[in-house]
Amino acid sequence: MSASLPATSDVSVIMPVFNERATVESVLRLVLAQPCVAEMVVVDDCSTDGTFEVLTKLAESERRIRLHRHERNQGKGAALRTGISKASAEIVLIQDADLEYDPEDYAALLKPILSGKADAVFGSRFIGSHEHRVLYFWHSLGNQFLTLLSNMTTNLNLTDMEACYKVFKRELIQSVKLEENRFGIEPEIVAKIARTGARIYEVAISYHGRTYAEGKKNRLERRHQRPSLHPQIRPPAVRNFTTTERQGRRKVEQPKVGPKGERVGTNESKFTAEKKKELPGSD
Ligand SMILES: Nc1nc2c(ncn2[C@@H]2O[C@H](COP(=O)(O)OP(=O)(O)O)[C@@H](O)[C@H]2O)c(=O)[nH]1
Ligand SMILES: [Mg+2]
Repeated sequence: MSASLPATSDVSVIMPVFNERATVESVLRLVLAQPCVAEMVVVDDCSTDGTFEVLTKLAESERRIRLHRHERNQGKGAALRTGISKASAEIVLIQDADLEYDPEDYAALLKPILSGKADAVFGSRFIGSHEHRVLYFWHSLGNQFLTLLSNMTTNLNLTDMEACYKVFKRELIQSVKLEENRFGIEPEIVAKIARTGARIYEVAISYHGRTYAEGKKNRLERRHQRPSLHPQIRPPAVRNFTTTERQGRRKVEQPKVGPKGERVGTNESKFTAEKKKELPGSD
């Protein structure tokens, strides 16, 4: 179900890639078939399955592909940050390297920006009548929970914070400082874009989810890639504590009281003093 394509060819598609040899060529061809695509900034995150060789070959025959490679695997967030910094077209669109999302949806995603209503557009798999492959219940519940946490802190009413399709005016996305390296990049983008006061729209997209056997990355198995809750959506009580601080909090001793009624010699008082040193200005 695609809207008619607005007349522009000024879109930079950013594609983070890690070990996607089975799908990457098909995705590239589908993306490049969209007339709005001015360039594809592809960031290979040190793939080890031959993906980079496939990409190199494709880049030789298609001038719109700008290929970059990380020397070591750093994660989707790091690849997106590299890609966003290299984008040169007026509009930036994020595209995964698997076949779960459909570039035919670009027209609908671009429309709110091209018609002057939006500065950023997020795709949603949970609204509209587009087709969706039915897959993991707990995975989708996890997504909805993360979206809820994100909405509570941004006061936006998004329905799918984790969806891959996110579109921005280039100046907007390049003006926010992104820091997450792994999958925590999704809530970070939403939180930081929300904070700019940008006009955000949501658009229904189709979704052809893949199973883990088909190549989906298992975020929970690979502990180092677990989607961290970005500080923007962490409850304040667990924000900014160092490991030492957390250990200090766990072993709270009986408070000893000094001559003026103050607590002395406890982990709690050490914790407070340490925290004061580390967070100047806090009380
Ligand atoms: N650059 C980079 N991309 C990754 C990494 N892990 C996953 N990706 C890419 O991120 C996208 C989403 O990964 P996927 O496993 O489909 O996760 P999901 O669809 O968000 O559940 C795909 O294009 C992957 O190739 C990584 O370590 N580095
Ligand atoms: Mg995917």
